[in-house]
Amino acid sequence: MTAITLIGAPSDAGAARLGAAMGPDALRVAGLGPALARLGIEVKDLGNLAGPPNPQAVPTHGLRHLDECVTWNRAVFQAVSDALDDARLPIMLGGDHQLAVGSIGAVAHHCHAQGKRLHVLWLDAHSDCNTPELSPSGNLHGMPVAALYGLGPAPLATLSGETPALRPGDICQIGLRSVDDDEKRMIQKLGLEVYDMRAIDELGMREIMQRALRGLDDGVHLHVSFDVDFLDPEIAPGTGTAVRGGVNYREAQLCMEMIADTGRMASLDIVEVNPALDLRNQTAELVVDLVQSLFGKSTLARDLRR
Ligand code: 6HN
Ligand code: MN
Ligand code: MN
Ligand code: MN
Repeated sequence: MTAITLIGAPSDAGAARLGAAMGPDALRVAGLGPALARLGIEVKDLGNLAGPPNPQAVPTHGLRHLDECVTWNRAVFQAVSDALDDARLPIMLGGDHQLAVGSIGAVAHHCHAQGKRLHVLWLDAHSDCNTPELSPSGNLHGMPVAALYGLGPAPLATLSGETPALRPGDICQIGLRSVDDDEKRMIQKLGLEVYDMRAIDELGMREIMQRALRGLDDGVHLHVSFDVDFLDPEIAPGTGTAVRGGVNYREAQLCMEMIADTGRMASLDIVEVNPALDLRNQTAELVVDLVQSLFGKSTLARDLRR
């Protein structure tokens, strides 16, 4: 049985709005650890990593808070690496999405050492592949995918020691509905596999997930990077860059269940929960519900399903 390590990374230094730093505690208040333990999983909660606050500076040279974000990502890299070295499944609780540079960097480093192939599912309204030259905001949470492909500020682009941490075909993005003009070209340049909301409308979540999950054998480490703005803001309002027209409750459940069925998920990010923008912690509670499905909770016993 899987053993899980929860790693709180209370940073909002990469975001436009304050509040995602309270995400790890909102997820704890919603009962994430006990909900996973009820599934028979051993859960260790490391508590929150320490790091610098959001200085609320204005962007210079196309970005802001680089030093703070590098410090946070180094701490996340170390904590995720330690969990993987102990053969535990790390769940990085953000915090904003720039922290995926550290978590996925650690996973890429681990896969390299273990001779595993990395496959990343990026569940998000956004593509997060801006660089400082392209970014309309200067916020680093819009840039982690580019950094993992070795683009953008060097301390982030080289953070994992594997440069680039990701190669073409390693990542599949699902749920996109807000992509900046220059980002569209970057998606093509990096050769990202993308299923936007239109694809979900036209093909249905089942077909999308079958495509996104094909070819996963036991040589693959599956990482899921779950930005909660993947979900429709009607059901998940507690996030800083909400975009209407997102994934609904049933689609999200099916997405999680189909990932669970592969049995390949070996690391997870849960990012961009912002309780300051939420109502009665419903976003964190919904995430706990979905994450139980991601770890195999199902209505019927496996042999009763058709
Ligand atoms: N996120 N594309 C916008 C930007 O500022 O670069 C939004 C990024 C949102 C990032 O939600 O993780
Ligand atoms: Mn994101
Ligand atoms: Mn997003
Ligand atoms: Mn792949």
